Amino acid sequence: MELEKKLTAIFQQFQTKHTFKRFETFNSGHINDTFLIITQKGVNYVLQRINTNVFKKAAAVIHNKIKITQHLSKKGIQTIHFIPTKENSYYLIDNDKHLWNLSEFIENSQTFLKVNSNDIAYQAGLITAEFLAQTSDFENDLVETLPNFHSMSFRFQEFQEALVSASKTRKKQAQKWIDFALASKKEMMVLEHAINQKEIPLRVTHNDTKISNILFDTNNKAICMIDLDTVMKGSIHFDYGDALRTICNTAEEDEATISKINFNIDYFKSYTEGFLKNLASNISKQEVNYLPISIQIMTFIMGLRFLTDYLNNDVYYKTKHPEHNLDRASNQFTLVQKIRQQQHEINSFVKSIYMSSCH
Ligand code: GN1
Ligand code: MG
Repeated sequence: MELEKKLTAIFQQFQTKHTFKRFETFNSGHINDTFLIITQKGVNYVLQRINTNVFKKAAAVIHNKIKITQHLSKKGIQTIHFIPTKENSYYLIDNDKHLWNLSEFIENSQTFLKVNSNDIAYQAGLITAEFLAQTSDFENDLVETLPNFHSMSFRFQEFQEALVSASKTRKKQAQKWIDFALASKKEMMVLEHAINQKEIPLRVTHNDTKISNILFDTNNKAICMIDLDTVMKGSIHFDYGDALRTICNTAEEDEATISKINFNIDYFKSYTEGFLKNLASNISKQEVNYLPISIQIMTFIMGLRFLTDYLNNDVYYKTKHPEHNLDRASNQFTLVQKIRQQQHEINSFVKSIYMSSCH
């Protein structure tokens, strides 16, 4: 009841003509809190509380989202529509210093936690590539809201610090994956090296392209990317690899039964076809060369971040039980191992699709 009162009060401060009826909670986010606001007349909204412990520059997060969605809207591309407050700001600050923003709920839409058909994977490929293609002409003045977000060296540095301060018990529990992470470092650095060497460019990227951040209509056609909190500059590999990390995992991200985790190569193929269909004319050969390895790298970086948070006693991600972050880390690292087993097939498929899309 307390929460309902709070949400009603916050909702009323935004510019809508509608009256709060009830709310539902979206549970898939690991950081922010997101609610569906159902109004009396059946027009619904998405109310989101940005966690300012993670997003220290929360106002800039919202400004980034407004700029990108306005850019897309101007071009006639479907995207999220944010609603200003009665004081004409796109966010509201509550007593706990958290920021709230409101957007229209896109009716007749759905999200998936897991992919169950090639077609959905293909649609996901089309829409992530469309986002990259349609923002490639955006004059990039986005604020770096989470500096070094997908920087492997930064994530290794955080990991090394966590190793120093971690409890003996947690270190022992995680030893197998600590060793795995350390042994993988060299190979996992190649994308960052290529970026530093300017072999591949930085552009506007979404940076959190997991499947649950893609909105589909009721015919399973992708509508648009949602959760634009991490829109910043990055390389296309962040978005390509991160999407496949969730699309091809035969289990959910926190599945603890290792035998359930496999890499679905068919979904990889469908996704890649969609992705290159919408982006092939917009990327360089060098960028294409790094697509295959980025699937491992983005899966690995998530494993490393979950492992680091486990060693830090769960200060970053929401957890449901004490081993939750370790389960997530072992899940992601297991998936890296599965991807490695199929790396050759991945490499040749990307190459062949790129070649055929150039003709
Ligand atoms: C976090 O909060 P959410 O679920 O949108 C994280 C992403 C990870 C994801 C793993 C700001 O996203 O980087 O990929 O969890 N976001 C942040 O599911 O750290
Ligand atoms: Mg997110």
